[in-house]
Amino acid sequence: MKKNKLGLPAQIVISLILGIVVGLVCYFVEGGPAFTTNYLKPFGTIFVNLLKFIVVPVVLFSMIDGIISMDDMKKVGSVGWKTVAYFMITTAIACVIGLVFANIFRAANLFPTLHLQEGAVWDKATSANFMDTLVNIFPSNMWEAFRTSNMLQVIVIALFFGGAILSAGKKGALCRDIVVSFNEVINRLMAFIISLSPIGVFTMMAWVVATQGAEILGSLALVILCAYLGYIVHAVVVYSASVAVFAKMSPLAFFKGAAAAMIFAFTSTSSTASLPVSKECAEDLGADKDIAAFVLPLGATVNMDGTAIYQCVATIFLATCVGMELTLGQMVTVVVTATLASIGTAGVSGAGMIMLAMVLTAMGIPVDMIMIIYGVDRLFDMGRTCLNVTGDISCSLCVTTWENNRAAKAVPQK
Ligand code: DAS
Repeated sequence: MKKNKLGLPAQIVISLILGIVVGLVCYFVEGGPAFTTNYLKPFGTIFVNLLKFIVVPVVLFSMIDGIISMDDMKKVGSVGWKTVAYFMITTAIACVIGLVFANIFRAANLFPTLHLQEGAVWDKATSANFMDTLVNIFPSNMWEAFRTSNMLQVIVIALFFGGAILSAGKKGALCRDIVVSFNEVINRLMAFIISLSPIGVFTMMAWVVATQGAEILGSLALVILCAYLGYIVHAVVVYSASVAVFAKMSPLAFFKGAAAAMIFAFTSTSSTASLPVSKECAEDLGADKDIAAFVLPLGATVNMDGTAIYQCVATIFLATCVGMELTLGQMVTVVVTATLASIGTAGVSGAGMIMLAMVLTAMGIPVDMIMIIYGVDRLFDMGRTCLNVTGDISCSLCVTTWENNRAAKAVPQK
């Protein structure tokens, strides 16, 4: 079969442009919106159904795999725990930054409340309050959690199983191998679904523009701007502060040294694919070879500050679209869910959007809402992947300094 010359990125850009053009034409043509609703949106719905189908196994196996891969941390002792602490703290800060910007845009009425068509693909969202979420987070029936895609319960199941596999030691080895193997298979399946993106992008953009009008393009531009503001503030504030305070390095020198990896990540939208470049940049910046060899691959799997920002911004944007007010408790739930979702996000193109389905489900927002922003996900993904990789490199430098200081202290003073 003739190999398709156009790479997926080019296909997605072309689908996006075509979708906008067809959507604009259908918006102005008599019967156009109905045509897109009846003949194009079903293909978008098929794509969203595939996302819903894959999200539970992706979250379950990638999180268990992420947890059991942290088992090495015990072997690498303090490097491991310092790495996890850095990852968790920066990701939680990223979520707060994402929520702050999203709520500023929402308060400034820069996010639209869509006029939902009668019988539209989703009903008004039911707002889940924090205490209900907390109580319901622990599953009474594992299969029920999978069947209903109760993502917080799926995460708890993954945490329990991951911890149990680690504690089982050698006796858990078979289970561990099965998880690792299943995770590889599920990632292949996810890659296949993502390869269908051009179809989803074209049909969803055409339908959204035809039914919501050209102004939705303005709203999408604003939500992308909001996410990028969060990305930039997180990089400039959090990573500059961490390399200056902990790695004793000038932020300018850091960003200059990490530029090659940042650009590669931005264009490839894959942390995993960027690993060789980020490893070279980290070592050139002075990261210890062994520490970089441990931190960067783990970071490409579980450390996703950019993804966390994207998920917080997208959740507030989509909640606004359905007219849902989020309470403070629910914002806390967004931070917890988005942090956990970022751990489960694979370092491949588009993975964060699949995990957004998990955050939306946890918040009681219909997953179909992803249709509204899926068409421009690539633009989100470029920035979030760039930030993900930048965070991994900054972590390797900070942990190197911490370890060198620890080693220096361990040397008996003469
Ligand atoms: N593209 C993913 C990565 O490689 C991030 C994401 O999709 O959120 O880091």
